[in-house]
Amino acid sequence: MLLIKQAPDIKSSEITDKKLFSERRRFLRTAAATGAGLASSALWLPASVQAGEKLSGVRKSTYKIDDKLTSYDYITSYNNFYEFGTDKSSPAKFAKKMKTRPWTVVVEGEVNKPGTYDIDDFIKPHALEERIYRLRCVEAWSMIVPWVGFPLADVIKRLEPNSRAKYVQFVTLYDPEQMPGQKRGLFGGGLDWPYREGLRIDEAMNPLTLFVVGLYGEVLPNQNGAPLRLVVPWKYGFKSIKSIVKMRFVEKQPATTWNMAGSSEYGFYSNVNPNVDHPRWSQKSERRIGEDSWFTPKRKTLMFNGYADQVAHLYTGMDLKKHF
Ligand SMILES: Nc1nc2c(c(=O)[nH]1)N[C@H]1C(S)=C(S)[C@@H](COP(=O)(O)O)O[C@H]1N2
Ligand SMILES: [Mo]
Repeated sequence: MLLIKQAPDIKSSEITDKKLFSERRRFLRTAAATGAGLASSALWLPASVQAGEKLSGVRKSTYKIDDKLTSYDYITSYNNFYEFGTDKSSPAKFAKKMKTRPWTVVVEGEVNKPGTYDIDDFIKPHALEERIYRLRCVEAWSMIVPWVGFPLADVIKRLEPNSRAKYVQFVTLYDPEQMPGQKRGLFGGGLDWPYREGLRIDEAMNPLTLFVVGLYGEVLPNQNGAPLRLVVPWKYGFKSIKSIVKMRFVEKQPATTWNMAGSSEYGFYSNVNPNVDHPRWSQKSERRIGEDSWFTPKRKTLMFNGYADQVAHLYTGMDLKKHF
C-alpha cells in the first residue's frame, strides 16, 4: 500500500491564514477579558494543517501498550468511516477532499462556557501527547495506534459543565456534498446522519478518554477523523467518533448512531467485553490487522480491552450483560 500525502494548496491556505489570525486575536482578547488564561505550554498548530504534517512539541506519555505498532499504511487505509462508504478502503480514497480548515466546534447544553470555537483555538490550550492504545472494533479486529491528542477531561474542565450535565454527546459533520455516504442510498450505509455518540460524564472524565488530532506524530489524516476525533480505548471502535463539530452536555442519556441503527446489537455502553457476544458473532477473540491472517489463531479479547484496572470501577453494581 502506498502512502499518499496531500499537496498543500498554497492559495487557499493563505486565505485561511488571514482568517484564522484575526479569529485568534479575537479569542485572545476575549480570553484575557474573561480571565480564562491560556496555559503557558500552549501549542500553536500551523494555520494550514495538512494530513501528514509533523506536529511539534508532542510528548510521549506513559499511556502505552507494548504490542507491536500497526503500520501507518494499515491505520490509514483500513478504516471505518461510513460517511465515505461502507468498505474499509473507501475512506482513504474519498475523505481526502474533505476540508478540515476552517472548522468550528459548537459547545452547547448544560455548560457554563457554551460557544462556537475555532478548531485551532479549541486545541491550542492543550499540550499534545502520544498515547499508544489498542483499538478494538466491534467487528472483532484490532490495531495498535500511536495517537496524538489531549485528555477530554481537560477540555471538559475548561468548558465547565453544570451539575445537570450527566452525559456528553458528540456529533460528526453533516455535509453530504463532502461526505457522499450521507447521500441516502448511494453507498447503502443507511445510518441516521449525522453520526452521533455519547458518554456518561464520568466516562468522559476518565483519564484514558482522549481527544485526538494526530497519529504517528503527524496531523491526523482525514480518513482517521480529522481534524478532531474521540478515542475511548476500553469501548468498541464505533464509540470513537470522528470529525467532531459539536459537543452537547445533557441531562439524559443521548441518542447514539449505532444504537439507533440496531439497539439489540449495539448498546449505549459498548464496553469491550469478551463475555457478551454480538448477536451475530463472538467477541471472545480478535484478529490483529496487518499481522494475523485468516488462518492465524485469534488473539484473546481482554475485558475492557485490557483497561480494566483503569475503568472497571465506573461500572460497579451494573449488570454488564444488560448494559452492554
Ligand atoms: N463519524 C464516524 N465516526 C466513526 C465511524 C464512522 O463511520 N463515522 N466509524 C467508527 C468505527 S466502527 C471504528 S472501528 C473507528 C475506526 O477508526 P479508524 O478508521 O481511525 O481506525 O471509527 C469510529 N468512528
Ligand atoms: Mo468499529
